[in-house]
Amino acid sequence: EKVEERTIDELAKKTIEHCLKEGIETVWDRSEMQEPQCKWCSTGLSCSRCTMGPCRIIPERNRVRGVCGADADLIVARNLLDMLTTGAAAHSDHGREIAETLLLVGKGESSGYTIKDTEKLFAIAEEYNIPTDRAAIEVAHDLALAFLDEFGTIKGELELCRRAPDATYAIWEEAGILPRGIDREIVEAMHRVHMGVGAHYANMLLHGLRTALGDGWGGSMIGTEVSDILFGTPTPVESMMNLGVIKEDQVNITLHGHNPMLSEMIVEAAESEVMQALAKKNGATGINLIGLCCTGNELLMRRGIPMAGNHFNQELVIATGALDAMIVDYQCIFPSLPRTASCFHTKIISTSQKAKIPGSYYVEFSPENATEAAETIVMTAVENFKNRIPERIFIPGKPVAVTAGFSVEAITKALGGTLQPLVDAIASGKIRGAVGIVGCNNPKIKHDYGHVTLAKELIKHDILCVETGCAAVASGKAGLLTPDACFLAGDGLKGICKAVGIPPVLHMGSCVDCSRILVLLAALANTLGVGIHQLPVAGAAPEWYSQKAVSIGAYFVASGVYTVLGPMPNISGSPAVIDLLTNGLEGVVNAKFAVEPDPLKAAELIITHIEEKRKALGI
Ligand code: BF8
Repeated sequence: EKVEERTIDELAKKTIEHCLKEGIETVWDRSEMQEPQCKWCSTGLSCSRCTMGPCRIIPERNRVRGVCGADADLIVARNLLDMLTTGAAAHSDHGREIAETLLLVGKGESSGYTIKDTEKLFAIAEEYNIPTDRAAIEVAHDLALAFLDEFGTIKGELELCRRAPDATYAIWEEAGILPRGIDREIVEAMHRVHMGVGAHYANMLLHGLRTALGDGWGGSMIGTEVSDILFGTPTPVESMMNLGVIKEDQVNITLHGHNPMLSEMIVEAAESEVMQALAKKNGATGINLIGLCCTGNELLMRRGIPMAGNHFNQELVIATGALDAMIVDYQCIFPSLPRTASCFHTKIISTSQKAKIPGSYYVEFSPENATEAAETIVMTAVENFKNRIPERIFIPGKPVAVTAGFSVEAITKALGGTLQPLVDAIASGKIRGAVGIVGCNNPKIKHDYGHVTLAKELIKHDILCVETGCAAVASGKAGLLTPDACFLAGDGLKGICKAVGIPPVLHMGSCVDCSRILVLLAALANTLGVGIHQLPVAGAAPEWYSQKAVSIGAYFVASGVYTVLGPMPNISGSPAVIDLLTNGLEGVVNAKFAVEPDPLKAAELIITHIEEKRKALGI
């Protein structure tokens, strides 16, 4: 029954059982070993940021202030701002690397990268008033500089925020949370958490919104846009998902992490005749590339590459015994993966100088050496095929079909060239509203249960779901990402999905692609002539764990989107902070957070909210 408590992913269940039998440790085992978790840390009431401490707030023992004098509200707010800022930095640093790659392309100095979507390049260049009556490469050069300027701008305002509807933009100006530059807000946030700087919890957290906006409308948005320019804007594509995508007779290579600049080059290398021939020479029938987590989402969206799963599938895919290499860059990669892999022949290959992992093979990857590094990596994987131990291979079943690739451009095209049909369907009530379900897996929630239960409940109530990250993968494994899943939707949504030929749950990409959701919201709001906060929409992160998810939740709310979290953030030690986030923010940005671990109850909250917004709009 341990297995039933851990996941709803049927193939994961079988593999976890296999791991338990074989003594292969997984995230669930480690989570159990951590019980009971520290109650001060989980309420946000411990602080170890300076050496006068560490301190804990224990009111019943009259410890109401840290050594520096910070009270519970400040300690909780400081911890939360730190967490949010880490997440914003992670997304934005990824965005910067992609923008730097675009600059190298513009200078003609990159290794193997080209511009795949010239139309998008030119369209965005025009937003920045960059002349487009010249060669794409020159435009790319100037656009890359304009993007990089968004990180450390001295202009005093993030240009991409102009994409927001006027009413939303005005709210940010009024609240003083319009980001000035991506890095600037991150640095200022870290300044504010230093002892003796930020002293007012609300003042700290408002800066958190500003920092998060710099991520959503800045760093992440740049990550998405430049990836589209370099690798193509996604269009609907069919593929397969779950641990069953592993193929016994092929070299299996998993691409795990986040930045497509690595994985795209691996795909190029693996598809080459030389590597295919090498695979055959080594006894395999071919090379099977498999995605995991957000790198997997990027590859699925653009190339239809199958996915082994989401965050909590990362150890299980190794446990199949048929994985020849797992290639990682950064973020959401368990540092213990080489330990897991040491039970098998699998090689973990790390590639980023920001994320070296003890016990992994390291092949440094950069835009300047991309082609060569990708070839070395694929070759290492291919040559490892012969080291498999056939009797240890455990492939738990067959994969399920998915349709992905729903960029805003693809959605607009599917609707006949404008978003008007979607707006009309919402106005007529056939579709009641839309919800962005995003985020991770967390052992505090049964794996995939939060995502899948919430999505099913919402589509049943004629609410369209748009998803990214590990939420989208959960839906994929559960069969919700195909047009056939329409039968689970209410009559109104079912009718629209059937007419357009789309699934009721749309896969919009990786976590940085939550920026696509912002662009979609802005377009919907502009079509209706309202602010984002007036739309019948909501956000949800039913199984979130990461700092990045805190930043996403914060920029959703700051953009006017009511957002329901599954796991409780570590803030319960401060009723004032809870009240600000779940109530007070409404008066600042016209949106707020809610926390509800039960996805059915979360659906109720969301449905009520959507109906209220409809009423206010008079639809
Ligand atoms: O950026 S959803 S577990 S993989 S943090 Fe990580 Fe969470 Fe997955 Fe992608 Ni996002």
